[in-house]
Amino acid sequence: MSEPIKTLCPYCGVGCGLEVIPGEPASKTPWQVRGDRDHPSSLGMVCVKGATVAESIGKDRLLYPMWRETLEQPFRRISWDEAFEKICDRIQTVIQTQGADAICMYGSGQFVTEDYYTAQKLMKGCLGTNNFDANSRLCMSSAVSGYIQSLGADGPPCCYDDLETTDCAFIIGSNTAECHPIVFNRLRKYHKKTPHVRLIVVDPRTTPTAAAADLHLAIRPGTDIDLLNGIAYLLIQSGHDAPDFVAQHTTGFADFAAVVQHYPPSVVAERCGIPVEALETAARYWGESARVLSLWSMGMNQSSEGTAKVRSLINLHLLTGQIGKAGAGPFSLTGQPNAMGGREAGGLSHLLPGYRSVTSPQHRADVETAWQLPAGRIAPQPGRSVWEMIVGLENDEVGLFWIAATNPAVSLPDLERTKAALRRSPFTIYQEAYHPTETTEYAHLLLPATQWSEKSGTMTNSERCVTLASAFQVAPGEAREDWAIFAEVGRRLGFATQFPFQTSAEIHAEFVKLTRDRPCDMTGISHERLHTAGPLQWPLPLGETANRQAKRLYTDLKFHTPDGRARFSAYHSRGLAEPPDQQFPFILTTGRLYGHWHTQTRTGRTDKIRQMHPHPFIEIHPRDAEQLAIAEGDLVAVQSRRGSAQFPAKVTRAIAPGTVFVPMHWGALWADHAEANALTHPAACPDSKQPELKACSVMLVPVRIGEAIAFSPAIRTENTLPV
Ligand SMILES: Nc1nc2c(c(=O)[nH]1)N[C@H]1C(S)=C(S)[C@@H](COP(=O)(O)OP(=O)(O)OC[C@H]3O[C@@H](n4cnc5c(=O)[nH]c(N)nc54)[C@H](O)[C@@H]3O)O[C@H]1N2
Ligand SMILES: Nc1nc2c(c(=O)[nH]1)N[C@H]1C(S)=C(S)[C@@H](COP(=O)(O)OP(=O)(O)OC[C@H]3O[C@@H](n4cnc5c(=O)[nH]c(N)nc54)[C@H](O)[C@@H]3O)O[C@H]1N2
Ligand code: SF4
Ligand SMILES: [Mo]
Repeated sequence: MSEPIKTLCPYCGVGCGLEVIPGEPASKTPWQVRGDRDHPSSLGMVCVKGATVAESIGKDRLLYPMWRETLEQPFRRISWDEAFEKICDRIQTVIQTQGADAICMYGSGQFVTEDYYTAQKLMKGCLGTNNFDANSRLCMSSAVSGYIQSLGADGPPCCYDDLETTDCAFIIGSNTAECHPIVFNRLRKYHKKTPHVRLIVVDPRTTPTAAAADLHLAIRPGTDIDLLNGIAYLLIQSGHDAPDFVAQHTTGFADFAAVVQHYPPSVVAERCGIPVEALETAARYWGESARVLSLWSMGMNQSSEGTAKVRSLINLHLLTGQIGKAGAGPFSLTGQPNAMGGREAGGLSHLLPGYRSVTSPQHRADVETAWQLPAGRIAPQPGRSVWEMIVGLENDEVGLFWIAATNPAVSLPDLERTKAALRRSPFTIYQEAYHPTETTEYAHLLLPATQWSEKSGTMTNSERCVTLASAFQVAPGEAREDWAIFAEVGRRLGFATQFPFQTSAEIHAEFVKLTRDRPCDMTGISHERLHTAGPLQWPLPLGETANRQAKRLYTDLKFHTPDGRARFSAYHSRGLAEPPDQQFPFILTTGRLYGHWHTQTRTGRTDKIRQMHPHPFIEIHPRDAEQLAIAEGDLVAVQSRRGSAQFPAKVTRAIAPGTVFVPMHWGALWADHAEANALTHPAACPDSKQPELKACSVMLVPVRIGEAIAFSPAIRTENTLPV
């Protein structure tokens, strides 16, 4: 390796550029990474996850296809040929006996766009079922539905330069400092050196993000809509609204204004559990700032009213004309590295490639023509969301469940129910990079996948910037690219015309054609061009010169609705799906830590990160801890209506009284009985179908020594594969 290879960090949606360099002779890894100074999104910065990524990539890999008839049997190694035969036989049997809608695939925002696209073509096109969903359902789907309903199309309108041009950053339901660290670094540096810039953080916890704020609104979980409507009330009252913008570029203001009337400061402050003065200050900061940028993630999206929360936030931007200009706009921070690419390629059960919808006859026809499939092949109704797949398994309506690049035996809500459903599955394919994960236990067929560094493909970050991540290592064992696996299944089922691809560049070239004249037009982007020009932001139509100037959407104030106007919405809060009560008096909220990534398949195998976060814990306010006679470090049993778990107590004022927090990172392989999702419920937003992973009600019981189930911070990651 002479010249450093430019690539992209495979962790979060910030999408930092990395350079791969040969490792020090004495180091544990054959290669190392550093930040790419030329990358327009990250300007050379990386956080601990990106910096340590080399350490985990080669450990405990799934190397060969493995098969077992029943979940009780051990796996045995089989050839790829046998694996493909089993898959194709099963698909044909299920189609004949139960119909194509009994086939379900559950994918991931950690796919490259080319994986996503090939999976859509196989499932929605060739097989004729829309049952493709992704873990983005747990993550970004409320942002997608909120943007579509309010602005006419998905796609965050802002860019990272806005972090350094805004006068007021309004961060709501996002622990940006830990979860999007380089976005936060850019904002924080600018905030520090620019005295007039205001930083408001709305989060029930005093996170490191909140600790850096000028104003922290520690609202009760689930009261975001009350707060946002309360801010709107004050903006209108103080004349900080923008009537000309509202009149010329929006619809639905009257209904919104009628709802907002019911949110005077005293009512809102009481519901949210914050002082009236704090609410007034927030409205004043927003109203007095020339440019307001809001940033949000899971505290908004993971809610039974997620779409309504997102739309209520967008209302504030419409009310004040804070959109379509530098330093302003509603900016959803995407979680996974390629959740954005997934949306572009149609990677949820109601979407088709190019920001299209399965319910639109025109969109289906566009895609059927492009795919050379008969008219009417694509089903007109949305497929199952992932939770509907789980319910389908419970009702024996699913004959084949294909999971790829996600670990549902940790990350889905109501884990006991999820695991019982997975156990019922007659045929589960699990396509993974590592072995074992918690989901391995529920699989019949294991397919080894290449991962980042061994596969080439594109990913789009939160600011619509597309980066090519090229392979620079050989695949371990017999691992194959996800797209290559989907394409081979397609060919073997008789769709040779649809799957001629030999490289991911060919897939990309076909995919971008389907974005022509769509909001996410990227016909001007190709692997070739990314390779020579570096990362490119969409929209970038064919023929347009790529400049490195960041772009914003809606600068002409023409929205993607039929009348070109953005739409106000009018929502009252319905509150939490499961409010606390006498029996379960605490609200449990769940989330992330700086070092760990989700279910730890990589970060659990990284020494530095394991030392940083050695074991799970539960955050409890000192007042609650005292009442329950819980001291720092005591084991606490936590029970919800669905299950239980136990964690050592971390007594801290960072959490509000009545609320407790546990990280989501510890599945069954990494600790005993410390699964956040043993406690959560699947109640979801009716529009986005995104579950309320941020709140359920629980009770706490201190565990007396002797009764404790041994708490084991030790990890069990030996590779148990017979090779
Ligand atoms: N270190 C790290 N970074 C990551 C990830 C990771 O696993 N580890 N994962 C990536 C992914 S996929 C995602 S989706 C993002 C998630 O990024 P974030 O959304 O920032 O992370 P979370 O910790 O899930 O939740 C954010 C905050 O929501 C708050 N919250 C809970 N309930 C409410 C509420 O009702 N209202 C409001 N306003 N706030 C509430 C929580 O207290 C929490 O601090 O992070 C990405 N980046
Ligand atoms: N309680 C609670 N639960 C949550 C959340 C929460 O905040 N609270 N957040 C939710 C959110 S936002 C998310 S995004 C999910 C994340 O949940 P998961 O998707 O289950 O988490 P990961 O650990 O990222 O799983 C990704 C898997 O893909 C594998 N992998 C990586 N690269 C590749 C590849 O190229 N190909 C293949 N085939 N496999 C690959 C990894 O080894 C890993 O096992 O969790 C959700 N669940
Ligand atoms: S901020 Fe996100 S993309 Fe950047 S280095 Fe950290 S994990 Fe990777
Ligand atoms: Mo996510």
